[in-house]
Amino acid sequence: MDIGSILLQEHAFSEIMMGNTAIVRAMIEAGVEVVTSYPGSPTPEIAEAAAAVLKHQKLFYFEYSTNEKVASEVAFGASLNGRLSVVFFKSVGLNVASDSVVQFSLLEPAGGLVIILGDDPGANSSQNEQDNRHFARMTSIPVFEPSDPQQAYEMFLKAAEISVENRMPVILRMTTHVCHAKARISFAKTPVVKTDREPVFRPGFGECIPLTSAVAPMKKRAIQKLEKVREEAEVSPFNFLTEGGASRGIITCGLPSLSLADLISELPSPPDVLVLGMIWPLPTELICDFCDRHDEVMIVEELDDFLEKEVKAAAFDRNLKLKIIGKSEPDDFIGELNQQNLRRFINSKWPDMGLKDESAPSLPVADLPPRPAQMCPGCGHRSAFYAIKKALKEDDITVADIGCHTLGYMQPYNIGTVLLSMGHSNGTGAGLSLFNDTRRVLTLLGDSTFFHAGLPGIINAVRNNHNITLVIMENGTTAMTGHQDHAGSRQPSESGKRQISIRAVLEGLSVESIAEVDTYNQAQLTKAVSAALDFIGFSVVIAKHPCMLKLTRDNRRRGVTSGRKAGIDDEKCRNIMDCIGGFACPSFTVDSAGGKVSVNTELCIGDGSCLQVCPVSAIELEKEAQDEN
Ligand SMILES: Cc1ncc(C[n+]2csc(CCOP(=O)(O)OP(=O)(O)O)c2C)c(N)n1
Repeated sequence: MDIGSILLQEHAFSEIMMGNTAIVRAMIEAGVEVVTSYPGSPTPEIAEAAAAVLKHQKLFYFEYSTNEKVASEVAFGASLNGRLSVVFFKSVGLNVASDSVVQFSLLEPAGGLVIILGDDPGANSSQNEQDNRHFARMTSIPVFEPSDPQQAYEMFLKAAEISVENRMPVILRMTTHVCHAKARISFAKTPVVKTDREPVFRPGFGECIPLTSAVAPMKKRAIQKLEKVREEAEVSPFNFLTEGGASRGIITCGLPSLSLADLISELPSPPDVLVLGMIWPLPTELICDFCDRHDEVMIVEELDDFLEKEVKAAAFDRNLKLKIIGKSEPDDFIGELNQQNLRRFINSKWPDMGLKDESAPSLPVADLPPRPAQMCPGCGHRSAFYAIKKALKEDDITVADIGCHTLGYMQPYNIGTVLLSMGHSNGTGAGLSLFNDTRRVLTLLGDSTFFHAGLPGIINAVRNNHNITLVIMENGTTAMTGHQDHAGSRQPSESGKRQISIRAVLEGLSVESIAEVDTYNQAQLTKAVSAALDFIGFSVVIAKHPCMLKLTRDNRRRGVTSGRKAGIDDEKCRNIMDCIGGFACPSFTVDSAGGKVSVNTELCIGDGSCLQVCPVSAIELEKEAQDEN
């Protein structure tokens, strides 16, 4: 059975699956009607599971929106109209969405709205480790935090219930390894949910306009709703105790609660533990009762001291006499609290607890050389960087942006020297170009990012005639996060979606210098970038080539292979090594014995983009041996 059919089963069942996938079953059970997202790890598998379901049954509407703010607004709008809605995105996505999300609890999303956040302790695939629990306080939105996939499923259902009941948004805060962990999950049977709700959006005058004096009563209502949810949190089974009368206690939440359970299971007299699954609003009575029964309480939480500060404040308010132990060293605020890190943390605070000081990882790790991230064989971005480098002068400034092309900052290209966020490059680049007549500025931007957050920086550059050259790395997809579609990607006509031309947008914005070159045409791209860099004002080069990973996968699925691989003509090869040192396609290797270049045909996709690189034309495309039979 495919995953779509598994998720759609009407009877109760149990199955091993990922936290992200389990959430989609919960969406089905809850009767979700609208789902939106902007891609970003660790959440894209939610979309994959949703797509698998939609192949069988159009149970809900799904879209990848232009960015997280738009995605949140679409879901919110649908909820205002009575549709139970879900929006999901990665941690930093909330920064983009927050300008609207901070208003959500002031209004009444009648259909219910669950915001799923993929936070990323350890920055496994993000540019920072931001702890989005802080947004809970700022937005007056309740937050659930599961510690495993079963809880992710159960908490989604509870979050949806609270949201519908109270007409308020609710956050399900996932973290990377809860999203991606696989576990056997017990699912309930699909209830009969009435989804053909009437459109309900008929607000009274000003009812949905949070402005000036209207804000105060709206805020009061939001705080009152939050207090109601807090009362529920006091008795929620998601906040639970393991108590044996110890004088020491630990308050924890999320994934660290599992590391903790494993660690303390080795102790003859373990501390008592309070696990919090509802982390906003906090069950302060439950917490204070727990504190009151212990002489010392340690707070075990990943990233910031969010719980710690709250617990200390609550204990202070009640004049409780106990020692509350939390974070003190910079390392305490960094990374995932896996068993190893948690052992270090607890031992540094309670050395007498009896946890063995096992600093070595429990699994043997082979002594492998480091493998830096790299672009795939045939990647059009590689050809682009190779060509752009030839157009650059030593002192030119290059500004990276977020996407696969960020890897251009690495050797041997070294293109892109500063990175902030999606779409920052033209703002930051403009700043770097000010009071700077001597160093030219080149900025980079992916095509998904162009639409996501790139446009305001571009409009600003056009408006103010900033002297920068933008290279748009157009590969037709959101490659880095797993090939999601975006406003500029080609869509089958039956999808009803329209493709927006980047060039037409730039022309519409009256950009004066626009060139468009296939990145495999390296000489032409070098020429175009040189000319653009010499242009005084804002110039754009669209460096296009389809994402070759996606193309080869799509072709393979259709049974199409080129049957060609690159090969080296040993007679011609002079060991110049530009294919390795300058172009750096991972398909090329130098054999350790003779120092000769050869091609790893397992990696080579036969794209031929490397042929132009060799000054003595020693690289050739050869037909694969098996094709000749
Ligand atoms: C605000 C925000 N949302 C999502 C992401 C996740 N993310 C990283 S790269 C990327 C897509 C980049 O796609 P594109 O601009 O087309 O470049 P490509 O990877 O295709 O080269 C996304 C969505 C992020 N880093 N920040």
